[in-house]
Amino acid sequence: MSILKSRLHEKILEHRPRTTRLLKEFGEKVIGEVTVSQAIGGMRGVKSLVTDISYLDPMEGIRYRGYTLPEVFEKLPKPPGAEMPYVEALYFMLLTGDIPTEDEMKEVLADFGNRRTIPHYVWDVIDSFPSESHPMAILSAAVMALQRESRFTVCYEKGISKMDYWDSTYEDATNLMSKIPLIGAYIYNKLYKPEAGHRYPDPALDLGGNFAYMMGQEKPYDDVARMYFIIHADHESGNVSAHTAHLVGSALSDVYYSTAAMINGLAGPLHGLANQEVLRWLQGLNEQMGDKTPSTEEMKQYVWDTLNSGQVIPGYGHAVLRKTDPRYTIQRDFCLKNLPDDKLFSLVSKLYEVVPDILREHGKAKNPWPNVDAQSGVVQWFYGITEYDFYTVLFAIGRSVGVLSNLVWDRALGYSLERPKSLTTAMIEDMVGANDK
Ligand code: HAX
Repeated sequence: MSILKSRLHEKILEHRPRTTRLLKEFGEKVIGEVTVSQAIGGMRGVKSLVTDISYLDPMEGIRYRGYTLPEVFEKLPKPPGAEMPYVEALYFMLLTGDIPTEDEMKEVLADFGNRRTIPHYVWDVIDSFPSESHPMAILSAAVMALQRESRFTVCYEKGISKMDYWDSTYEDATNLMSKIPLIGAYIYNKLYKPEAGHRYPDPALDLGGNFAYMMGQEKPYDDVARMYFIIHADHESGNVSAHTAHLVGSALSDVYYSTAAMINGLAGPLHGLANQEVLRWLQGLNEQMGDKTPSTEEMKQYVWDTLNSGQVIPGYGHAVLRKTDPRYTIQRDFCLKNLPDDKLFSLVSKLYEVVPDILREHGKAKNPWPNVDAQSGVVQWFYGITEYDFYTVLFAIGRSVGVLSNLVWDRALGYSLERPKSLTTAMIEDMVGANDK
């Protein structure tokens, strides 16, 4: 058994009694309540999911296994000469809560490298899509095609103990995590760089380095990829993509079914697609201005025009966060260091100065501050990935790190089939006395 897998197994054995005790001794204790607004309004804030992999504080932002993002970037090991950590190190940390040592890292990297082979039928599925298809639809289908490789499904059919579900789920998760960046790069080349053809993975490179290589990108895009995948990895369990994966997995659908579901949820404009929408919206502003840089007044007008036409400002607002997203700040700091004079970055920085006040004046959004999506496209654009339809695929590769870690733990702790209760409108009216007046 690999170091990562045996460490994970130790952690699972340590953790299981805590879950069992909570259920047995404290199962009837109340930890929250549900209001009518929450039932109708997308279950905001209902405390009904459990994960130890990340926690989102509305003011502070995300912590992975207790570490803030700046701490994650500081503590995780990095490839020689790189500024950003190994994505594989994050996978190790999300699964075990431990920072991998150098020796552990070597083994994890070799293990990931050995799992990169992709069956030919997956390329055939991708190739059969028309070039106008959205890359997220292609990614979802490619992951679904890979389902045939599921070890969990084979083990389940043979009949295994619930206690062992985590093992084959871990194998599936690590296989998919190793393969999904290759699938993403293949989709990119097929749609936007057909003349370049398919690049085979370089076994000497880590996940981020190999992704950059397969995308045909020079340094420092390897670090850009590592940063991007790490900041997008997890945002606790209730967001659409993480929750969808967990929900589908709760039926014991394997990680391929669950991850494809995650991808489908992420593809919505209120969620992951917002990073594509930010770029589309910024291009709209540029087109309106011609070559001219918009003044602050012109920018304010563009924001108001968007709001007055009943649309949202993409990249702003959040269901949980109530301050600037630290994932925005990390990318902003990266831009200040690496592309301070970039035109698009200046535009995004100026928007940061005007949008929060406008959203406050508009009076609807509970959080007027930018989220991760307001900055991520700018970085990609600067390094030559200007096909913004593709940005959510990058998000999905990053989100897989968190979603797959969670799926392994879901099976390790035997989390139940999800089945919340629904009520009719009439029942709620009765319960709250709406018919009494
Ligand atoms: N622009 C304009 N109006 C906004 C807004 C924005 N950026 N953010 C919220 N609002 C509006 C909502 O549409 C809602 O209006 P109605 O009452 O008319 O329905 C009102 O303010 C209250 O919404 P909220 O409680 O503040 O926010 P929600 O929890 O309902 O929604 C969203 C959170 C992220 C969906 C929302 O802020 C939004 O649509 N933002 C723009 C899209 C975006 O950036 N999405 C990415 C979010 C981060 C993420 O998941 N990334 O993947």
